[in-house]
Amino acid sequence: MFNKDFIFGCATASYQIEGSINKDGKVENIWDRFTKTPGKILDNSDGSVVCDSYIKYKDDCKILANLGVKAYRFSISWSRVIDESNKPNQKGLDYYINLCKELLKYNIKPYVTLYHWDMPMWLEDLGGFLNDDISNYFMHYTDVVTKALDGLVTDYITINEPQCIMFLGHNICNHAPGVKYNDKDMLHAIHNLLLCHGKAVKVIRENVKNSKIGFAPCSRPMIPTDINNKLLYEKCYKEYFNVNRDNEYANDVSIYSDPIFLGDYPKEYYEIFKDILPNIKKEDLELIHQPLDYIYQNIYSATFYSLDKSNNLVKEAFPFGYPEGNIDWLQVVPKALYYGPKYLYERYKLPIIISENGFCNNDIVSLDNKVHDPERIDYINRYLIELDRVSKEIPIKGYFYWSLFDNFEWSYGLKKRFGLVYIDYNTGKRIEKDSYFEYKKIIEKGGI
Ligand code: GBH
Repeated sequence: MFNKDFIFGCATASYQIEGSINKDGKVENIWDRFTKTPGKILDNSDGSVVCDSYIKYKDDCKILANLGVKAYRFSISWSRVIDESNKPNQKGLDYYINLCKELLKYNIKPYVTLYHWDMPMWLEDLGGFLNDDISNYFMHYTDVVTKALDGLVTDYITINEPQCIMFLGHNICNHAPGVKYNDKDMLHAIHNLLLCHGKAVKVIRENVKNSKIGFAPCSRPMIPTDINNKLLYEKCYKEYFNVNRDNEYANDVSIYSDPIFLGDYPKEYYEIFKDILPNIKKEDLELIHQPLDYIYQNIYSATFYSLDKSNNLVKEAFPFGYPEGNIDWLQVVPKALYYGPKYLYERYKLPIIISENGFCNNDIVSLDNKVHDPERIDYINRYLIELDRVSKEIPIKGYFYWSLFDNFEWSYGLKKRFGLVYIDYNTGKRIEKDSYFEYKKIIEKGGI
């Protein structure tokens, strides 16, 4: 059982649910463009309708209210609220103002993500994260949003999963904008992204009374197979925060979280990238290192490790018969919500909120017109048991299930369903799945 003030919520993101991609002055963003590129989206779908939340936000709020969540995490579409001459678009802002007012009617607290991957196309054309002015554009956007939502929102998340922005969007390029960076540009872009975060935090602190701020990276914790082996634990911890000059460093944890929480890149970073370091000024590091309120983290899956005869870390297979989500990277490893928070707290020492965690299934509507998803129910229960366990050792403030709705799952399109609520993409009908009612029960009880 969690504390009485534990925050149960669920999460979504603008491009994945809103639809109405050309309405009320919204300009093109990188996902509008990317989804038009042949071969990029598995089922050739796009974000033009999805859950139609731009139109149906009042229904969304009712569904959230019935679920009993205290918090709803959604993101703002930059390209809806700022036009191509970098001026505010009031109609776009009104949508988010109305959404927040509607949520507050039901006593649901808005948790606003400023950047969940949908960069305005005109800014991408100016160089995106390689443009040294991008953090000033982001600061301006943050200023506009926080002023528009004044008195409605206190909780902000600057950036969602910088790892995916950089690694998926600029290395393997299965995400927008799909522009491949060489290593030097990658480090430069990462630095600019961190500056976006830092400058945004400053603006939020200035504009918003009692603000609570964080950013939401993702990670895949290393799980020790032997819980009593101290050396194994230490090596897993070290590996979790390690930076290597391999193909995947843009996916690492400490390259983003160390500058943000500790004020500098990890030592290894300066060593392994010494030939291609960006220009890192002392003032930059200070700007990036703004005090934050929480460690947010998106955690879905994990990998098991043991030690070999010479005490080197080795990857272990998933135990036989282990359940798997209907998406290649999602193995069910509930202990991810025990070890992930533990490692993060040990290093950064702030209260933790799980900003995303969820299960992907090929859900169907049965003959009884219901959606039965026992696997998702099992997933939520097992993961919350582990989160509850770790909450006895370190401060855990909340949990956001990903996602409220089935939605546009980026390069996978519409066939990968994470929702508590099923979306019939032919009719727009929304059907609460069994897991919705299970989560409702858990929230009522205050835990498992
Ligand atoms: C989140 O990203 C997103 O924030 C959200 O928009 C999305 O819909 C949701 O999760 C479900 O996918 O290192 O093996 O895990 C997804 C998390 C993290 C999944 C990086 C893919 C790379 C492979 N992603 N991960 S692995």
